[in-house]
Amino acid sequence: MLQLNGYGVCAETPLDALTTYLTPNDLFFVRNHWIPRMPDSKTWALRVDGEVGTPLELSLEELKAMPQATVTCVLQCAGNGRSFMKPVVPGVQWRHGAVGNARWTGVRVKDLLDKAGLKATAKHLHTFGADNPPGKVPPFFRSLEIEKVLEDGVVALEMNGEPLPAPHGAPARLVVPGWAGDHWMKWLERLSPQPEAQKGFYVDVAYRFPNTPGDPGVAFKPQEMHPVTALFVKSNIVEWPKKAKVGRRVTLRGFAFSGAPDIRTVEISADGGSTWKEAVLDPRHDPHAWRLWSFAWTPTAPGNVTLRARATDSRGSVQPKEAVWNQSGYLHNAWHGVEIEVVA
Ligand SMILES: Nc1nc2c(c(=O)[nH]1)N[C@H]1C(S)=C(S)[C@@H](COP(=O)(O)O)O[C@H]1N2
Ligand SMILES: [Mo]
Repeated sequence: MLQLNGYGVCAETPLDALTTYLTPNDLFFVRNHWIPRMPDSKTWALRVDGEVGTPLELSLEELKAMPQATVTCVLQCAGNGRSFMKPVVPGVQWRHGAVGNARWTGVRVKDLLDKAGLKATAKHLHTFGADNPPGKVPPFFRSLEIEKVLEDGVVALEMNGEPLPAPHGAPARLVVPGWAGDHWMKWLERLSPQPEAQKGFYVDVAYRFPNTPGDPGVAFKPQEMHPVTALFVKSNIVEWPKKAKVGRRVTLRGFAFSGAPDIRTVEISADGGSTWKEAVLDPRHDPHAWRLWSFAWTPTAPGNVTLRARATDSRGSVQPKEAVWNQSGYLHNAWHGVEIEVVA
């Protein structure tokens, strides 16, 4: 793991370790806003209050006794790829590795809210974790549209078949398939459906994306931005030869994902994006999971060649050549290219 700053834990996965459909728990990137206060799972309880008929307080055992659901999907930090923004922007300088794909098991948010008797007045789900920053540092409290969590949100107790590891939010975290990681509250303690969105730094100021692209380097005003929700279509090349020989076939591998439920195609260009050839998609897929792919390429002439990948999702969104510049460096999804030296 590559630790990126001096406080809390912000560690990304080296790209060449992201070769498997399920990212192993101990290789999965970690993004903590502050040094977490990890709850004791024996005394921990999840509170459900707000616009409900019957507020609940459920122990881990009680949650485990409820019907369990499993989803396999990508978790990506909104700031993944921030270090590639031009001009550069402040924030944790993630390269490609603040992303992973895992199997999450737990209780559907819908089942929890139904059990509590959700009222029709509830429009936003306020979420609270156990981390508690010192002094005037704003707490990482969030909220998101209730329709989204009712559709496919899960309070996960397990990650890849193991109890949720402490760095990933034990004993329970929110899983929001297809949406950026800032919605995936860790060390979850309280869910509170409310008529209005939550107020505070991490809702009103952070995690906002421009409504329309502007000039790189020119900061957007708050009213020109909206909350980051669904991920953008994106692919990365994770395996490629540094050297190849004319006439000898080589294989590239990678992954692709999107906020849309699936990936339709991944294409590779050897000429800067003028022409593209389709990669072969791995048969494994789940809604909002990533899709592994491979591409066989036979170089025809010596020289240094950059191969670029671009993905198209099941809704027809095509990965762009350039990312939309924004002052927070969110959702960078420009084409990823790798250089290969071809010898005669
Ligand atoms: N309580 C709490 N939840 C949190 C965070 C946090 O700092 N505190 N960071 C969020 C962000 S920005 C991301 S990208 C994901 C990272 O999840 P991971 O560390 O399991 O990869 O957790 C989210 N949930
Ligand atoms: Mo994040």
